[in-house]
Amino acid sequence: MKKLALLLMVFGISLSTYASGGNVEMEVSSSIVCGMCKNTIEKGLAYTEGIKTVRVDVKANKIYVKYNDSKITEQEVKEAITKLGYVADDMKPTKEAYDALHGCCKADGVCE
Ligand SMILES: [Cu+2]
Repeated sequence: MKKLALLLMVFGISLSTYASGGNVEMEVSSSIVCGMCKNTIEKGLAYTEGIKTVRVDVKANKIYVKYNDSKITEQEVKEAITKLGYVADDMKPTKEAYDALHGCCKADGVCE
């Protein structure tokens, strides 16, 4: 009987992990110039449905995103990044978003 309870418990835990799970981490190469870019990306993505955490590494030019793949796809995360004015791997930023960036945050510019 104890064994059965234990089995049910283990099964229950793995089920709940599965239900709430689907959390995946991805790494995106971007066009980050400075700390302001970091803020723009972190704040911009933080409120996107399905995105759990965002970490921007300015030096490495990378964005690390943890997301729930039952709510948002890798492609959609990248699109969200391009809509903020930044490169997401092989995807270019949308022109409107890029133009709206602070001058120093435009990838070819120099930022203080
Ligand atoms: Cu910047």
